Amino acid sequence: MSTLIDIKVPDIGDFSDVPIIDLYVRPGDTVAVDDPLVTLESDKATMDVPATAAGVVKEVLVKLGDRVSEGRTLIRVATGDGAGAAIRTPAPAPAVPAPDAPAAKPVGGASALPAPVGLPPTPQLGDSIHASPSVRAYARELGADLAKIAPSGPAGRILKEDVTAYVKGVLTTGATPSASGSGGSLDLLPWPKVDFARFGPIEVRPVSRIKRISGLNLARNWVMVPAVTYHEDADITDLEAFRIQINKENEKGGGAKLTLLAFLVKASVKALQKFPEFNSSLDGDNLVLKKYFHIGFAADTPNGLVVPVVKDADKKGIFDIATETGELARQAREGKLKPADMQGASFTVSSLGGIGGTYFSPIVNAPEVAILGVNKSTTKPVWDGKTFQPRLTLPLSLTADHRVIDGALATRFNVYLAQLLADFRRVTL
Ligand code: CAO
Repeated sequence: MSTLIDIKVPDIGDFSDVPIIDLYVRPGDTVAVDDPLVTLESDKATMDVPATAAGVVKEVLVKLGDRVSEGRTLIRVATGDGAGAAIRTPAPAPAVPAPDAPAAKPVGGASALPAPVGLPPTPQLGDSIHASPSVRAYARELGADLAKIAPSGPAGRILKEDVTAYVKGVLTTGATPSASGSGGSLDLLPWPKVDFARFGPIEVRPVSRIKRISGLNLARNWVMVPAVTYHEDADITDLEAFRIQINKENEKGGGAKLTLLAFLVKASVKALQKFPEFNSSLDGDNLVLKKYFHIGFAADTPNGLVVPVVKDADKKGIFDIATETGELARQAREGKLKPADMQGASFTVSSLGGIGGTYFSPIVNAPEVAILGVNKSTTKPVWDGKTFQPRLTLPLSLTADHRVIDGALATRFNVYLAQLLADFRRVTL
């Protein structure tokens, strides 16, 4: 036969109307004596209220955020034969000062808060770390140093999940993330684990293989390359007029279509020849300058981004490059590219111009040291000294590895590239 026992807020010294900031039990849970039931947090300290009887939780009579004082019933527990019921004098677990609390000075003084009963060793009241006794016990059990764990709880409190995430992070990366950051390593926090379904309906889709592979490369490049993006506008009024005219002429003869991308590849090669550092890779203390000009171009596919490569673009005409990029882009969309089609690039062009945008910051495709991003051209008023002229303007975004390319050099490259695109005859010089 079971007996119902009410577990109440014990004598908590001078505290009253203290909010519940953590609630650890639900109806149906089995609790043992001294298991934490709730955490209370005053403006000066936090304290766990442990169970004073063992049994099965029948009712939880409070909820998160409720303000409680001594004597308020928290839960109703059914104790029974074999449940190990043991009733003792109620006592809250030790208080831990809130982060903004004056050191070692909880309201009511330490003596107002009884010593812990049956819980692991007490935290020091002067301890600036904000964690409940149960979390401290959990961390101690796992050998985790609370000082190194970044808190995610309210008012900078370390939660049990933070300890778990920290320990997992150490086990998987061997790194010891810290909130302070020693600077010696990346000191990254573990990835936040959120139960999104708590906030609304969700759908879970697997990430495509291409995205998983490119994601790993992008993440490495983002973290390891100290990259800067430089913007420039190129006047392509004449180039576009020329492209349209040639395409019209060829339409009649059924010839290949010239694309802006092909002109960009060709102009990039010319700029790389003038500024060889952009066609290089870092290898330890050496810079490997490539004498070949293999230009990768980002291609959007239903499964993610791939980068086919036009080999020896310096030796190819613009019609050939247009045909080849069109064919490679088609194969990319159909998932038919071979590994060799995507290898060996010495510089990359990423064109979003067919979609739109003004400027963006492409990520360097390491071990390359630079990438050219392009957005949609628009007609802008440009002052010619006497009047505004409508000019078709192409936004360029060049990202370069600052270990190899300084800002002055990157800007020179951009200015030169813009000159080439403004008057394509310069490419032949
Ligand atoms: N400004 C204005 N119009 C442009 C333009 C620009 N910069 N670039 C292309 N266009 C026009 C083209 O002229 C074409 O119009 P017409 O059919 O009338 O000639 C239309 O936009 C479609 O072009 P497109 O983008 O499909 O073709 P493309 O040859 O220019 O580019 C490719 C091919 C493979 C680069 C492109 O299809 C693609 O995948 N782009 C996305 C790349 C990407 O995702 N980059 C981001 C990487 S970082 O996440």
